[in-house]
Amino acid sequence: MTFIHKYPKAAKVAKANFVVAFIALAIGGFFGFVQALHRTDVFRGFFNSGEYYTLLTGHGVLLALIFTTFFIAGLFVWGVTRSLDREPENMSYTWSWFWLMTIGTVMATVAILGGLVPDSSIRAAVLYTFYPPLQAHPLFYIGLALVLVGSWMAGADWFWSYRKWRKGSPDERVPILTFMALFTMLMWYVCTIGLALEVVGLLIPWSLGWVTEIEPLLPRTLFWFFGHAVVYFWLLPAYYVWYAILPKLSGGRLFSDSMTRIVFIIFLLLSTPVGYHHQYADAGISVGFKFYAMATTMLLLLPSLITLFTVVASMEHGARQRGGKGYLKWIGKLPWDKPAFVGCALAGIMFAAGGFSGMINAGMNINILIHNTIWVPGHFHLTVGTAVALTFMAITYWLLPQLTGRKLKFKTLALIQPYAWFLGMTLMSNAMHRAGLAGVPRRTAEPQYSGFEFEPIFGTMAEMDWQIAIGGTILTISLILFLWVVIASWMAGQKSDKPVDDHIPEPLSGVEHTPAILDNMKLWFTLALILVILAYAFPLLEMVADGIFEPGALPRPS
Ligand code: HEM
Ligand SMILES: [Cu+2]
Repeated sequence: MTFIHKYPKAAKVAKANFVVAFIALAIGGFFGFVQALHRTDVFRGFFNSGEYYTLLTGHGVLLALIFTTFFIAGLFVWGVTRSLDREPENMSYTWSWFWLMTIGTVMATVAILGGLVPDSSIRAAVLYTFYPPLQAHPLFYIGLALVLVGSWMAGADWFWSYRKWRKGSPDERVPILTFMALFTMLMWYVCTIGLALEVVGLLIPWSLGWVTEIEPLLPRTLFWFFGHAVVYFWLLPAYYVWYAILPKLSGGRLFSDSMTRIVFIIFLLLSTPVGYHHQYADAGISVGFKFYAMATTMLLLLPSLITLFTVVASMEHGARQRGGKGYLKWIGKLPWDKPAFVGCALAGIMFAAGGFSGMINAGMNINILIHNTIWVPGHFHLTVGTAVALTFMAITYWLLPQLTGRKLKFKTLALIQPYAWFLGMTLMSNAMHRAGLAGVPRRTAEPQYSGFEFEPIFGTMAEMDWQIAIGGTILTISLILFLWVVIASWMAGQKSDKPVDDHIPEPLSGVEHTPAILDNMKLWFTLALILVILAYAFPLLEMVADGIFEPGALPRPS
């Protein structure tokens, strides 16, 4: 029996979430292709430069915010249902959060695409960071607010299942698949406080004209209160896959249950207080708080290094089970012919590279070198654009058969897909990093200033542009392969009672070695709130001391 036969209701919800996620991926990915060709001046026939911000907003919002959120919701529905062995408690409630998020998504997307209609008053060319002074139509902010409320309700749904389960199993440890989902959601609740305050308290009233002027620093700060933690909201579900499923796909077992829990706890504690590292260049926030953010950011390398160790150790165990030998020769024994494994493993390798460029971003002084250059998109296409997106695509090859009861079709295309993504991203991201070092700005259709020559340390601008364009094209082909395999398998895959081996073995060091305090959600949640208050209370109070809607009082460097 596979998931769909055991939990038909949950399977339906998970699939519905995946449908929205993949539509967003398709549209957003196409915009990425257009941008890559447009800003490198390779081909400009799709749109004109005036529409670039509309496209870029669509790309960022649909991929970074919508694709991720819906995929995560589907993944957690699968994981929580399966590990607690119960369908969602109340299907009307479950469907209501799904539809709320979907309606919100449609509203925001309509607002963005309105920008492509000549003379339309509905526009939202505000980028996926959407803070002032750029202003969107209210539809955009209200839509995003609905997505946010829906995501909170989704989290509450999983906590609800957990509480019911707890009543029946008072002495059992929280199953790891539920633990990781709930801790990710706890972090989401902490960090979205800032976003909710910004959108509901400032942006919606401002876009409706109820408030005419707004001091940008406050909404920016509230945005970045959320804006770093959101990257962990994307990343932790990828970790979810790497910890829970990748060891199995490698033929082995998770190395350590307690390490896994500790990593999720550290992310809950540290994800939000680091937000100022996106505001190193903002006047009005004192340098002490920026320094605090830098220190906590560097501390966050720790759980990622633990992840590297645990995940690689689990894979090595798997490879040795398959007869792997030697210090490194075992790597050859990993299943490099299985699409789900290959996608996750390549995503992990790219994430390591992203970690290195992330350290540069995080350094308060060295950040100035790359601030707002194309280096930054170079960095996060390795993290969210590959570590997260490629993991999600890859694990779809394993989840979809469980959710549909159908076998995967076109396995060769599915296998080419992650390799193609890896190749395309290596070209595009590497050239973006290098171009950024030469000073090429991000977020512009016209990166070339007239009368100014960028001076790369090595290579030429033309060669980098070509790498970005060719890399972007290979990525787009990879995306089409993915969508093709998914649609074909979903529609016409061969039906089977057990279309894929979905057994997940116990960890090598199991939950019996895990201290009970790690499962104490109240404790960790309270500590996380205290750390946030320490980081944010004082600067935010200072910002609102002269009245929330009073411009001119800030910035006030101290
Ligand atoms: C087909 C694959 C993709 C291509 C060709 C592509 C291309 C690009 C390019 C060229 C930019 C820089 C535009 C500029 O700063 O002027 C960009 C920005 C961005 N991309 Fe992608 N991308 C792809 C996939 C993804 C994925 C999978 C994600 C996330 C899940 C993503 C998230 C973003 C974000 C958040 C931005 C920044 C938008 C902004 O600055 O407001 N991209 N992309
Ligand atoms: Cu950050």
